[in-house]
Amino acid sequence: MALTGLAGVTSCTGEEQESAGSASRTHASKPSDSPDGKADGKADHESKDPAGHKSRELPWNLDRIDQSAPDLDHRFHTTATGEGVRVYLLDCQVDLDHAQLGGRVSQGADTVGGKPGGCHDDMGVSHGTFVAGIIAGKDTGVAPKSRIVAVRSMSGGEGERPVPKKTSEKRIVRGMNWIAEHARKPAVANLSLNLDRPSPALRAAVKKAIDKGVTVVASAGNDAADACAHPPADMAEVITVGASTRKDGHWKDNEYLGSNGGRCVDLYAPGDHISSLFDNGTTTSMSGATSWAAPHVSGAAALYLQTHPHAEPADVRSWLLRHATSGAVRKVPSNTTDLLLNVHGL
Ligand SMILES: [Ca+2]
Repeated sequence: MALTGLAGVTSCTGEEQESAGSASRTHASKPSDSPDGKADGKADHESKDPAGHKSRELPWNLDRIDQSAPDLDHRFHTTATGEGVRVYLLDCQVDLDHAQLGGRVSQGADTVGGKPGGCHDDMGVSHGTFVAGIIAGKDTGVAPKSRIVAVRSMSGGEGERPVPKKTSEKRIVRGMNWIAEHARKPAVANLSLNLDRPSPALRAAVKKAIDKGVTVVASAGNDAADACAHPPADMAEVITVGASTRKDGHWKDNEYLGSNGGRCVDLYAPGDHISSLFDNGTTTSMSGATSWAAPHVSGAAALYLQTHPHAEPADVRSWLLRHATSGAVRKVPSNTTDLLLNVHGL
């Protein structure tokens, strides 16, 4: 088992407040790229453009996915926000109290048990919280009003004992089965994880969730190899996501570390130098990972499902692939798509 960024997840359903209607939003940023995110010395990173919209430093990874042109326009415009849509994270522990998640995250199943925590890398980035932020963070998320249901099915990471592969697989399968049985639609499941061998049990659990109407998105894997060898990326019904770079290249660090490719990859999304949630603030992960790419697509699926709440997983998949930007990703491996995620006015 490999976490396709760092490590693992959790979830349950709490009380919810859902307001009717949706507001158009445009995140805009100044063209500056100050490393600390400050503009003009202001600590709040915000100003107003002539139209009165709030402006803030915008992560490149959001800026890129609302446009087909490669030159960033310092805007991330969507009308939908993901409100009313639940995204189930089969992952590590998620910070349920993070201010950027604004009480929109709840704990579902925990198939790991024991002490809380786990899945931090050597920089202290928590895999589950970082993935959650890409989907639903107020300033960092594709769908900032979606709800996260954390299904904790992985642990491990820096300084922790490795979990035996069979144990890891069992925990993930139990988590996926919980999602299949408990998901409230409209729903997306994000799996920023990959196994290194076939798993009939995981395949059956994922199939069950999709048959019940849950859109399932998975990372392609970080082996610089064939995604088809790393379930659940191999499943035709799953939306499998490769990682692209800031320059629209296929992310690859070396011979052994890079986005998986091949015919099982459905589309790319940003996966390198990604900004998301860290402890009580935000940070930029310097590490490339398909774990960071998949949640961009899960967020986009949440935007679509807000406005098409009865859409089936095949409809969501079809829309995303039809509206992705073709020819966008360079230097892809042989037999691999060059499609890049585009929310295309959702
Ligand atoms: Ca843009």
